[in-house]
Amino acid sequence: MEVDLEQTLVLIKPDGVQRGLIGEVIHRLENRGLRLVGANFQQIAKDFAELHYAVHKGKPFYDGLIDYITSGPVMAMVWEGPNAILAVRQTMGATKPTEAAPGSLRHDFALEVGRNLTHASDSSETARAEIDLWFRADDLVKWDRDIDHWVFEA
Ligand code: DAT
Ligand code: MG
Repeated sequence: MEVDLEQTLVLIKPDGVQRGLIGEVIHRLENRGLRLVGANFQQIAKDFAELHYAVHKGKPFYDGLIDYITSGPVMAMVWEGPNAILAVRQTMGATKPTEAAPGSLRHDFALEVGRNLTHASDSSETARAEIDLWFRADDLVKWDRDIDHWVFEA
């Protein structure tokens, strides 16, 4: 099947893990029609967190952000589908939960920007770089789902 599929990195941050929301996040991404191609449950070290959030270095919230993302295990995943980058960010909702659309995860499960449950890549460039940072190429699974042609048009 030839479809222009995007891949995007999704993290369920330590608050999502601690609150037992791994299943909820995965459920919503599966319901959306996206296809899981990689997953790794891990606790990251500070130097790795600094690589992931390098773009935010120097911002007032940076130190708190590094403390937050390293405060417990995270569920790192790669999801795939047409327009996956945009679709996943829409499912997550705006960065500030009080600005997130009703029905989005951050609206439905969060209140504070510093406890906003998930990370999702924001462009094709950052998606590629983040997937390469978090996953080895051969840990991503190429597979065809039986329902793909009912979800992906092409
Ligand atoms: P997103 O996670 O929606 O891509 P971002 O890349 O702008 O948002 O910021 C990364 C994370 O940093 C975000 O999930 C939470 C934190 N953050 C962003 N802006 C913040 C702010 N103004 N105050 C506190 N934390 C903030
Ligand atoms: Mg971001």
